[in-house]
This record gives sequence, C-alpha cells and structure tokens, in this order.
Amino acid sequence: MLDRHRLVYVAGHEGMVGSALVRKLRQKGFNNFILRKRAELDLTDSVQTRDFFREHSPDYVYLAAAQVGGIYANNTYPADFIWNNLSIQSNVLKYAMEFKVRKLLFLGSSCIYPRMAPQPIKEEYLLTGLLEPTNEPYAIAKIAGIISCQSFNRQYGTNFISVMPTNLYGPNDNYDQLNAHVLPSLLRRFHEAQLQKQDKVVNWGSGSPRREFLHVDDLADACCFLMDHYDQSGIVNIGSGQDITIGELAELIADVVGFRGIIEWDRTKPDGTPRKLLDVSKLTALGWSYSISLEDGIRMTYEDFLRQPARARGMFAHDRSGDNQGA
Ligand code: GFB
Repeated sequence: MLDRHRLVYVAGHEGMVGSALVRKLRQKGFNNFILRKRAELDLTDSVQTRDFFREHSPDYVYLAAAQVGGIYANNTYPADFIWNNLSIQSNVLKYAMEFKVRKLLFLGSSCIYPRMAPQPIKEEYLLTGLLEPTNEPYAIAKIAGIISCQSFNRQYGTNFISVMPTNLYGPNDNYDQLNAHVLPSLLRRFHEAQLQKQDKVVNWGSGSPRREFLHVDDLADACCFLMDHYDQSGIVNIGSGQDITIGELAELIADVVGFRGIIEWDRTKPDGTPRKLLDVSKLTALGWSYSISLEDGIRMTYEDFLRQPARARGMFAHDRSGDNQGA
C-alpha cells in the first residue's frame, strides 16, 4: 500500500486521465500533491524536467502526460506523436530513476498490440506482429516506454509499473471534430445535429470496427489499485472486457443525446484496427474490475459536456489539437 502522506506527482494533471487520477487519489486519502501545468513545466525539455525532479523529489509518479488523439490526429501528425511522447517519457523515467522515485505508473495504450492480434488481446501478445499503420508512431513510442520501465527496473531496481488502458472517455476529454477520439467526436456531432435540427449525421468509416470503452474514473481507480497492490514489470491491461461496433456506439450516443434522424457512414475515411478488445483476466485475478457501464458513462459524460456553456450552445472557444493528456 502506498503511504497516503507522501508526495505525489501526476504528470499531465490538466488532461482527461491526469485530472481523473488527481480526483481519485484525493478520494483515496492522498493529500500531498505537486502539480505543474504544461505552461510551467515542459516535460519534453530535459533540463526543466531534471530541475523539477531535483528540487521536489516526488515519492510517487503517475505518468499521464502524453500527446494523444484519435485516428485522424495520429495519422496526420505522426512526427509530433512519436517525438513528443518519446521525449516526455524518456525525461520523466530517467529523472524518476535518478532522483529515487519510490514508485511510478506509466500509461500505455491498447494500440501497442499487433493489428491482427487474436481477441481478446492478452498482455503476452506484445511484439508478436505488425502494428496498425494509422497509429504506429504513437504505438512505437508507448512500446519504448514499456521497455524503458522494464529496463530501468532490471538495471537500477526501480519500481516502475506499466498499464495498458483500452479506449477511454469522460470529463475533460478533447471534443475537437477532427483530432478527438471517436466517442467525444460523436457526442459533439450528435449534439450539434440535434441543436441545428439536422435530419442526418455522417460518421467516419464503415461503422463495423469493434472497440472497447472505459470511463476514465474506472481507469483512475484501476491505476490506484495497481499502485497499491502490484509491483512487477509485466504490463497489465485495463478495460471492461466488452466491446461494441462503432455503429452500435453511434446508436447509443444518438439515444443519449435524443437524436432521431438518420445515421450515415463515410467509407472514404479510415476504419483503423478491425477489433481491439483487451483480455482483462490478469487484472480481474489481481482483484479489480470496472463498475461504470458504457450507457451510464456516456450519460454522465454528456451531462459534463453540457455543463460547459459554450459546448451546450454548440460553440467551441478553444478547440485543441490532438493533445489532451496535458503534457
Ligand atoms: O477513437 P478513434 O479515433 O481511434 O476511433 P482508434 C476510430 C474509429 O472510429 C474508426 C470511427 O473506426 C473510425 O472510422 N469513427 C467514426 C470516428 N466517426 C469518427 C469520428 O468522428 N472521429 C473519430 N476519431 N473516429 C486510437 C489510436 O485508435 O485509439 C490512438 O489512434 C489510441 O493511438 C486510441 O491508441 C486509444 O480506436 O482507432
């Protein structure tokens, strides 16, 4: 069990995952945080990162700072995705080791697994086949992060654990129409169609790929659980163990938003990986399973979306590029 009074650094606390981690950690009794906004600390800069670790020496680190995005952002900004992610994680891991962080959690992604991996995907399928081309640079960076954690553990005796979340959604997500992940993109598109009384919504691809979705509060809970109870180098999948087609997701979101028009598919847009369902038996055997159903999670997320006045009116003052974990 982690000591609730020790100093915790959540890298990326402005983003969807980092902010969920801070909320969950507070709920679990942690009260000693060091948090830095991206404008205050650029983790791609090794000198700034070293100085931060030297000055503050955090005890526990959650590495949720990353450049993330949906299929379009990954495909359009491949150099940014590989370089920013490699730089952030290289700096944080090196200085976490050097300044004796007691335990660190690294967030990977389900896209590290081979595109045609058998389903559901077990942890041992890592590095057994070719990756999905639309997000290969991001996946290679995340794989480098996993191998870095394992290597630091082997050579320097650190306690760096790596988790592989499935597709996430929830408060503080990125709702940019181009760069976001599918769930927030669809929530916004159906919401605006409803506001503008459109009778038709057009989504990308065929609607037939299958995806697994997890509410970010469940992810944060699983991360806290693993920080308390897991001390090994082997990666751990985090998901619900259930998937649906993108077409079914669109119907679910239309239902939550109250949209009753026609749903069409633009097959000139990419489908990406045909299926991505994680095998979560390792996590279940350790004693954790998810609690927020997809339908409840989408309802909660839509309520949060509506609480932002500009969003509710269909206006976005600050659409961001594909960077929502707050590096
Ligand atoms: O969340 P998403 O962009 O990424 O979902 P991935 C892509 C799937 O949703 C494709 C369909 O099958 C798209 O054709 N889709 C339909 C849409 N309409 C839309 C839309 O308006 N926006 C988006 N974004 N998709 C990501 C990786 O893969 O998964 C990341 O690119 C990361 O690296 C993340 O690993 C978890 O699930 O395909």
